[in-house]
Amino acid sequence: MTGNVVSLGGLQVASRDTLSKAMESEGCSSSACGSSDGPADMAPEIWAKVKDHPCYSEEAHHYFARMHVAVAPACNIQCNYCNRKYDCANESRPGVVSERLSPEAAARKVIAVANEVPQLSVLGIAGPGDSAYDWRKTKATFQKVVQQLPDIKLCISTNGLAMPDHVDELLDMNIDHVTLTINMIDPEIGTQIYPWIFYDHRRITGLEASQILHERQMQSLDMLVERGILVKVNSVMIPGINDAHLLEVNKEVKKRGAFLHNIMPLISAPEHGTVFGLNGQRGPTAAELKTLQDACSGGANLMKHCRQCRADAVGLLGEDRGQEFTMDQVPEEVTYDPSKRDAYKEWVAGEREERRAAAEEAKAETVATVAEDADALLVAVATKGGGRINQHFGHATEFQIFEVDAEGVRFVTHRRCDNYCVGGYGEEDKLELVIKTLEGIDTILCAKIGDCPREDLAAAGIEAIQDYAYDYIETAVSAVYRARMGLPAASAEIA
Ligand code: CLF
Ligand code: SF4
Repeated sequence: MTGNVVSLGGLQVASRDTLSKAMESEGCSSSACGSSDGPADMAPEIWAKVKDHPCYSEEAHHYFARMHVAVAPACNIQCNYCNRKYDCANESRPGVVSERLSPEAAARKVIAVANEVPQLSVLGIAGPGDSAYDWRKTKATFQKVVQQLPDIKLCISTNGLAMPDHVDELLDMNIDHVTLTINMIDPEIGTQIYPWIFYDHRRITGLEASQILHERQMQSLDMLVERGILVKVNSVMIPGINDAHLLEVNKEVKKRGAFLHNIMPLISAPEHGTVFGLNGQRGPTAAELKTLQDACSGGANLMKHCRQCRADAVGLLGEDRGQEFTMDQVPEEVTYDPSKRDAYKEWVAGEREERRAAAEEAKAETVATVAEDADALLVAVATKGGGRINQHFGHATEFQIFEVDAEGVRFVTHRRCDNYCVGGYGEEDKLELVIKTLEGIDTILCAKIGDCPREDLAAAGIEAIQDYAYDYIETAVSAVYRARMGLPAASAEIA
């Protein structure tokens, strides 16, 4: 890298003046992943809603953080993949919620996080129960937070059963992002997922329960869309139960106006104590998930960067800083100081423009020089955020995976792993697991890597490159691709 490196919001980034002033663009182009769309792909009022939301915009997830507060423990349905002792499986990986919070405590925590995490842009309520059923606490929390933090986006996740009762309140409260978990549109299939619901003051089981849940979910979706609230539909992919059916779900939610569809793999293990965990129901493999996502192309736009986060997650997607903000570390009195978030937002506004421009330039060069039928490559990137290659190989607990071909670079997914380097030393057994995680990957781009892991990776057919440290991801991936194709990697000079 040729430019200076500065630290902003905890990120090591290149100073913007290292980039060519000549690069100007109207925005990034559309791609197969709907959440990858940019300002050129949607109406300005929609872009204004999603541009800083890390779940609704793949680009935003490089820059902005969400936090969840676990204020809503009650739920009105039972999903066979959920055990209430654990986070809501709609929106989280299994793991106990560290603390359930009162609305007052949650509001204090949000302010404390906002003072320390400049990337924070969204407050979500996503369990451990249902935010719309436990509505009194959800509403009280949001009301307390916006008194001090009026610019934070409010976001909820719900199973939809109670949602129709509160849709108009959402508008009054400026909540313009709702996630509905919809696992079926055929109630017969629902009977294998939901043993009961609690509705209209009674517990209902069997087909009747699924029928009511389905109707209320569709009603929720229609009411939210009618009011201009952006709806993301989450679906849990359960092999043998709803996997093939999710294609129909995808078409239906697109028809009804959902903004995004997020198909998540079932996470199921006996120790979670769920029905599926105990009866041996497996989750899908990564290949099965990708096959389904590919089959959905042309339907509702897909989100592919979900991290199935905890109901008390804090930070950029892919990192969890929750343990830094447990209530024993939050002061009794806390006053919001906007200075860090304001400075960060200003920096991001310029940075993302320049990254888009650099990515467009790299893409144009690739399109102009690489043969149309050239093979695609998968490239893994170690990043701490900011859209840059800025993490050491040994520190990465996940790799972002990009596909590159003659049409350009696309984010496809992330792959998790344990970090190879602990306390300054690499662990061989962990490296083996990392290599397994990276099956099918051609190249790893990271900020730094030692000789030993580099050699082991090479033996497994994966080239590790640190020459693009702190560069933009897209320009570096493009440069690597052109080099693979025997072409000069000109844009490697950009950043
Ligand atoms: Fe939270 Fe969900 Fe809002 Fe995001 S998460 S309530 S929309 S702020 Fe995001 Fe986490 Fe995936 Fe959810 S990565 S689990 S999609
Ligand atoms: Fe669990 Fe969420 Fe399903 Fe309720 S909606 S049972 S909290 S996964």
